[in-house]
Amino acid sequence: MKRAAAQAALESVAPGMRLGLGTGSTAAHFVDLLGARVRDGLDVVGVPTSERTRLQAEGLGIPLSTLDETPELDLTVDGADEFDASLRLIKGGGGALLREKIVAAASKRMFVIADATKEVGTLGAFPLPVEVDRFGARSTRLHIERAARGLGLIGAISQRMSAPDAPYLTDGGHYIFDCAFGAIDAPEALAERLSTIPGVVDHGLFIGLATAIFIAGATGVRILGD
Ligand code: ABF
Repeated sequence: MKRAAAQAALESVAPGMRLGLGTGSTAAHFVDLLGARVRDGLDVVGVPTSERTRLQAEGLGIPLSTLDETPELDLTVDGADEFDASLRLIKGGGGALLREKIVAAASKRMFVIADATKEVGTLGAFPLPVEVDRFGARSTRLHIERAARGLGLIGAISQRMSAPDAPYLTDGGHYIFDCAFGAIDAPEALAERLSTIPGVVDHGLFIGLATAIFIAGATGVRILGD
């Protein structure tokens, strides 16, 4: 199903496009399929959202660039952990949310590719990842807790770990707190509050960024938006 969603999104890719390349197992299908088209002569350039995706794309011979060289992109294709009917997303389960958001924001359009299990009525069943600077992370965590409580959201906040005694570090060298708040009835309000906390580098709420969602289910691919 993930591959079917990736295939459907690939149909919108045209020669000369500057593409943001997402992270995660669904996005990896897109990169893989794109690699095959590049081998057949399609001329595009990609900006990867993670070191993982950069390595994959490099291995497939996809020409790569950076946002410093190519600051404006035509289309980003990426996965998500959750999405709702208003094209609001939770991302960051794969740990690449900051670069994913910067790349998506640099793109005219953002296509999300996902299987139908990621669709929810209300965001929040998937714990919200929040990327924080290492400096003062415990204080930042208290601020996150207070900001959420102000919106009636109470839930466990846990630091993502790579091993029992090794905190997970993002490509940018930051920590991630996974915030199990449960149903987030006002994602815009939470996004705004989290963004004002010093020490929060970014959060996994992607609002107003996705322009279409390709949802693969048992009966085919449905497109939300665009
Ligand atoms: C990235 O990978 C994310 O932002 C999300 O966290 C994750 C989804 O992974 P998968 O496609 O493997 O479910 O797109």
